[in-house]
Order: sequence, then structure tokens, then C-alpha cells
Amino acid sequence: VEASIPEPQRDAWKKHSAQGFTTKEQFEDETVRHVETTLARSLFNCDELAAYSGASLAFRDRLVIEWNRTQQRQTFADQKRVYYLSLEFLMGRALDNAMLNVGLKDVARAGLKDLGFRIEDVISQEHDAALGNGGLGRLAACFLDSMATLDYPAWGYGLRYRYGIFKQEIVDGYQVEVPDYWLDFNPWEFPRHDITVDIQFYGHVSRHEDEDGKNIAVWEGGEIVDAVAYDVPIPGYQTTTTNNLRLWSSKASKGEFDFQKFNSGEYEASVGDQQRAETISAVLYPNDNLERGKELRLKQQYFWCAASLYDIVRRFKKSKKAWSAFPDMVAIQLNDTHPTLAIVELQRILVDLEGLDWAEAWNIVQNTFSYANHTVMPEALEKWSVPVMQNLLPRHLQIIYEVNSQFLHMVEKQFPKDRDMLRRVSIIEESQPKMVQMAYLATIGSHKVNGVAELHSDLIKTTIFKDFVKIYGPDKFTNVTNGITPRRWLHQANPRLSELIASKLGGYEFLTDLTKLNKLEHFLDDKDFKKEWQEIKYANKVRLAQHIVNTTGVRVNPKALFDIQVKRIHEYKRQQLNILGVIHRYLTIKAMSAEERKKLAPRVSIFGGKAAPGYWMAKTVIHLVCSVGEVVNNDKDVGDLLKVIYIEDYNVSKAEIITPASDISEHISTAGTEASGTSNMKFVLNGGLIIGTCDGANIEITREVGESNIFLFGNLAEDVEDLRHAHTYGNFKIDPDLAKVFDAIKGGKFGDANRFSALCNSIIDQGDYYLVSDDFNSYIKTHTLVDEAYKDQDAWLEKCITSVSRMGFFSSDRCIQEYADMIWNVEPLVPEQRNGK
Ligand code: TH1
Repeated sequence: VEASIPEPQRDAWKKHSAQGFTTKEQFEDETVRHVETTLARSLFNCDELAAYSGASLAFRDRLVIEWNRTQQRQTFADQKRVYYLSLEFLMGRALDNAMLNVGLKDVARAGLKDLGFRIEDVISQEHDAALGNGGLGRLAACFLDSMATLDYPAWGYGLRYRYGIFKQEIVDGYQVEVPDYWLDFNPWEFPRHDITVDIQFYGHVSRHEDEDGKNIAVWEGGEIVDAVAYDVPIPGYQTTTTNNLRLWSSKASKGEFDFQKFNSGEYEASVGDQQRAETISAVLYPNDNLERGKELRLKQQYFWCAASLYDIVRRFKKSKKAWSAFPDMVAIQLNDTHPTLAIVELQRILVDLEGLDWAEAWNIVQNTFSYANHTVMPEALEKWSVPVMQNLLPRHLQIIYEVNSQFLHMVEKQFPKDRDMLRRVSIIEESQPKMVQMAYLATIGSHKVNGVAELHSDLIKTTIFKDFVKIYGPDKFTNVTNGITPRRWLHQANPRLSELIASKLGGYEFLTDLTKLNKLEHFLDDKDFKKEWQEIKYANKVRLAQHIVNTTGVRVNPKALFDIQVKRIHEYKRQQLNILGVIHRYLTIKAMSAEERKKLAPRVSIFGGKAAPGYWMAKTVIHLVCSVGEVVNNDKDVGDLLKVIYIEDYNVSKAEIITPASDISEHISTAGTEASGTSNMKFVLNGGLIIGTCDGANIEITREVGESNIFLFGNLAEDVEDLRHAHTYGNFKIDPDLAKVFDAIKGGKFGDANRFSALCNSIIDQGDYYLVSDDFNSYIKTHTLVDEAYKDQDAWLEKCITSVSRMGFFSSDRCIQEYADMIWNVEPLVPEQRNGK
């Protein structure tokens, strides 16, 4: 529907056009107006939450004005856009980020002070937007920040879950999950009730002749659910570009919602239909690196892909270009295989609805899509059962079979004698039941496939995609090493360090060109600079110590070495190695004389992270950490020498407090299992060193910061297979130090040993799949090196500063530029105004 205002009335519009605040006075005006009118409160009942709400609405007004201009500019420019499809966006809080990105945090601080509030208290009222599990979702959030900051015309598409990742409570040393209902008050989204898409499920396919006598497939029957758009503005840093994150929410379709039932008294059945529709976007699946093949998950995936594709195609059609121009206007990036159905959906739209030839359509599809792989863990690779897909998406299954058949024909021509090759690369796995291999479908339907760190990108070429490299050649496969946004992970999380750096480098340019940090190496002899650096680290540790005593009651000494491992709990990430090492340290301390104890550097071992609710072993690891903490923290012999802390409910806003407070952080996955890791980058950027294995991005971090500035240990990826083989067929002997640790556990030192027997046995006599025993000795020795190194505070500080100065490569800006140039082939659209310039 055309609804634009006629020419003669436009002046009136322009005259009254909303401006948004820029000064402190205007900010106060807007905040008070929102408190008094939008929220219907007054100065007699304005608490911190109301102040947060008022301030957020004032900032939201500003964002939406720029958002509107950005969208208009992008429409007029008529150039290629990027669409980033991700089932997870782990955004965290928005207000602080909005303030910093539009450059008005100081204005807001002063304004809030006038109104009687401390800005930090106001900011901390906000509920995290936690629509993700871990690194994959946080990466998507960093990418949105970089795409807007670099002025790329880019959209994010995701699901608007009513419940994000659960909140974790630790009760009696066990994880308890509490639902995360976060939508009570969310000023950052705009419901677009006018933008709804009908999404079809189930039904059957029949064949019809169209006017030209062409035989076409028609997907009929089944049920319809509505997808309603909710838009979240994404402000760039120091630019007016404000991009859009569009999240889809499911609703019973107006046409379908059964008024017949409703009127005829089947009230409950009718309400039931409605609830079933709303269930689709109700909850985020809480599994990281694990796929359980549930039908509702497949429904979520199709619902979101179909709505997004409809939206993208509709926007393209407005340009009235030929279909062949589609890949020149549209790049669709798949964040792992979760959105792979988008490939099939576009083929369906082009062939069934738009009447293109199969081959022409498929060519468009391949040139439009690109796929990023984030894991080689077999249990995380998505496979959908053919019968389940047949029932839910009958036409899509047909298309997948056709894609597969044409692909296998091509392979057969290329490798005529290799029957086994056809079996290996088939999208359809001939198991019972048959399974659709989504990683193969994603690879075949894309023009580029990338891994997320060098080692990982090499590994996928020699393991899961080995045959595909032979078929397509090596150029289809590439690497884009992950990155993080320095705005949130330095400037926002560590404002004092950011300010110190800016004072030395003569401004904040490093926040948009992180390689500028390398100039910090010139200040390694600057005593005042180093002293201030150290003071900032100490202040950050005090802040974390305060959080720890507030939430756990345990007092930790901020002068101790803070050793932190925060990430999802997973056997491959090896939190069990860490806690077993801590027990070893505890036993060593207990066996020491008072003299020896005096020489030891005090330590605080800090853990945090959620376990998937159904992941029993991961929950056992949490319980072991808590049980060890109970014993160690109350042992008078030990005192400050060792404390063991479990930080409850690790999330993005907690990470902003935790990351700047580390002396050392642990990234100790079994070599070859962690595709990249991104918290490793955050910790180093904040002046902490790392202990890690030769895995994921640790390898490139080592290359950048230098081997002398990182503590590496453990077996290499290339040796893992042989070691595992030796466990099964050789005579596996457990590491003797580790055996002593198990004796202590089994002897009941940390409570009922039965609770930990499965965990111990997974290492002792179940094959030790993650090589905890093989790496134990090397791990313990390396921690001794850490202790030694920490004693020389001056040398330690130099390592930290040197490392920070060499972290430029790990900005998500570099990463997005690589995607844009090598994969998407899109250009920025630079607005006339860039803030502050
Ligand atoms: C993570 C990887 O484990 C991590 O190494 C990487 O840094 C991050 O992605 C970003 O690239 C993954 N998270 C998930 C989550 C699901 C499925 C697969 C992966 S891989 C649900």
C-alpha cells in the first residue's frame, strides 16, 4: 500500500520532524517527559528502574530517528545489502552501548546526576537481552556492531524468543534453571504489527499445469502461523548509520485462528490452537554445541527462514530488477547450519512461485548464500530425520532430494569410479531413519564456506568437507578468524583502561582501528603509565571481588592472582581439567611446610558458566567446583593461598565485569575441538594473560602477541587421534599426579564420592576422550610457570601491555571487512554525517 504524504503537505512534516536530544538540557527534558507521560510516573515515584526506562526511551527516540534516515538512504542507494541470519543474538544490555555509540554518555551522566541518579545504577537496571547460548550468539552481536560502525547496509534476522537462555541459580552447589522472561519492559524493540508473514507447515504437494502448460508443484493444506516482525535498532559507533535487527514472533494466524470453535463453545480447543502457534518462538533451545533433533526446533528454523526470505524477496521485488540481478543486490550469510532451510526456501520461491527454471534458480541461490561453519564436534552437526521433514515440510524435502540428485550426478561424472564417494557426500544419509545432513546442504547451496579460525578452517577441509574440497576445489573454502567489538569489550567494559590508552595515543581512534594499539609498545618504559595501568587492573579486581562477596559471601583478596575460566560448561572445554588441577594445588598446599607456603603466590580460581539442562556430566562438573570451594574456602590452613569461586549466572553483563579483572584466563579445550573461542580475545584485550592449548584462535593470538607472552601447554591437534587410539588399544596409564587427585575425591574429601564417580570414570576407564590425563602433567607444570612469572610484577606487566598492543587483528571490524570483501562483495554506504567528525 502506498502511504506517502503528498508533496504539498511535506513541508509541514519536515517542520515538525522529530529531532532527538543533543544537549544535557534536552536529555533531561526528554527523560522527564517519558517518565511523566509514557510511564505515567512523577518525581514522587521515580525509582532507578523508572529512571532507566525514561533515559532509555530518550535514547531510543534518537536511535529511531537515525534508523529511519538510514533505511531511507539504503532504499535510495539501491545497492547490495547483507542479511545475517542467526538463530542466536546474545546482545546483552543496550543502554550503555547506545550512549557510547552515539557519543552522549557524558551528557547522560550529567543529566541523570541533575535528576538525582548515578548513571551506573541506572545502567544496571537493564535486563540482558540473552537470545543466545554462548560464543556463536555473541559473535552475531559483535558483527551487528561492526557492520553498523563500518556503515554496511546490513540486516540481522533472528527469532524473538519470549524466554532467552535460562537464569542459573546455584542452590546447595547444584545448578537450578529459572526461566528468563525478559519482555516485561523492553524499550529497544518496535513491534511492526503491519509486517506479518503467513508461514505454512505440514500439508501435501500436488502437481498442476499453469497457463503455459508448465508442470508446477503446489504445496497445499496444513496449517498457517503468522510471523510478526519486531525491529531492534543497531547504532554504529561514531556514525549515524543505524541498522536493523528484525526478530520474528509467532502468532496464531487471523485467518486460521478458529472462530468456529471459539463461537461454538470449544473455547479451550481454540485457545489451545493459539498457544500452539505461539510456542514456536517461545523459547531458545539451551544447548551449545549440541543438536537434539526436536521437531519444534525444526519448526523454529523454518518459521524464521521463511519469514526472513519473504521479507528479503519483497524488498528486492520493489526494485523491479530481473531475477538474475538478485545476487548482485542480496548476500545472505548463514550463521552455522541453523538457517540452511533458507537455501531450500529461496529455490522454492523462485521455481514454484516465480516460475524460474530449476537451473537458473539454483544458480541464483548458490551465488546468494554463504555458510560459516562453527564446529566440528560430531554431536553438534545438524541432521534432520527424513520422516520428520517429510511431514512438516513436504515440498522442501522434494527440493532437497532434487538438489541431491543433481549434485550426485555431477560428482559421478567427475569421479566415475568412486562409488563410495557418492555415499559419503550424499545429503541424504542412508541410515535408519534416513537423515538430511545440513552441513552438506549448506555447502552445496553456497558459493563460499568458511571456518572461524585458521586451525579450524584447515580442519574442516581435511575432515567433514574433505570430499567437497575435491569436488569444488579449495577456493570455495576459506578462513575468517573471529573477532570482537572493541567498543563493548574495551571501551564499555573497561572505561578507565580505554581512557588511559586514549591519553597515550592521543585520542580514541584505536576504537575504530584497533591496530593503532601497537603504538602502546612505545610506553613500556613510561613509569607513570605502567603504574596507572596496574592501578586500573587492581581496581577492576576490587570491583569483581565486591561482586563475589555480594553474591557468594566469600571474601577474596584482590592482590591474589585471579585465574578465571568463564564459558559454557562442556567436556571439550575441560573445566574438569581446571578443577582437578585446583584440587592438585590444594593437596600440594596441604602438604607444604609453613615456610614453603610463604613463598607461594595466592590464587583465586574463578569459574562461571551454564550447563545445558540435560547435560548431566556438565552439571556434575559444576557440583564438583562448588564442593571443592566449600572445603578449600573454609580450610584455615589455606587461607588466602587458594580460594575457589563459582560465579552464578554468567552472561554478557557479568562478562563486562569479569573480563577486565583477570590476571590469567583459561582456554584449555582439547586440541582440535574449540573452533575459535572469542573470550580468549576479550581477556587479552583487557590486559590479562592466558593459559591455553594449541587450539582455535589461541594459535593466532600466540602468533600476534609472541610465544613468551602466553602460557601454552598440552598435546597438539595432529596427535589427538593417535592418543585416543592408544587409550582404547594400548595400555593406558593414568597420570600419577592425577591419580592422587582421584584418590582424594574417592576418599570423600569433597563430600559423597558417588556423586563424582561417573566424572572420574570418564577419565579413568571410559577412554578419556578429551585427553585430561594426557595433558594433566603439562597443565600443572605450566601453572607453576604462571606462579613464577607472576612474582616478577614488572615483567608480568610488560607482558600484559605488549599483548594488548598486539591485539589489533582481533577486532570484529577486521573480520567484517574480510567477509564484505571476500565473501559478500558489498560496499559501505557512508552517511554524510559521522558523529564527532
Ligand atoms: C561456537 C564455537 O564453539 C566457538 O569455538 C566459536 O568461537 C563460536 O561458536 C563463534 O564462532 C559454537 N557455538 C555453537 C552453538 C550451537 C551449535 C554449534 C556451535 S559452535 C547451538
